[in-house]
Amino acid sequence: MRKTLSIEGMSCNHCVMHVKNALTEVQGVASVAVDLAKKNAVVEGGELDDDAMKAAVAEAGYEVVGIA
Ligand SMILES: [Cu+2]
Repeated sequence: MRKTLSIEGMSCNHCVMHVKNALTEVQGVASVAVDLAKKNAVVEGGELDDDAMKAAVAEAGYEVVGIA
């Protein structure tokens, strides 16, 4: 499955790396593509748990404001 996470708080490529690394650690995640300009992350993998992804992003210091 694929999910697009809208994320608030990213301001530079450092933030992009933080978010990418955080999401990569989440169970089931196979790949993560973070777009700084669009303020989102496209996550692909098996069973993707919204709450687990939100928690991982929050722990990294950013906020998931939407998942589509
Ligand atoms: Cu930054």
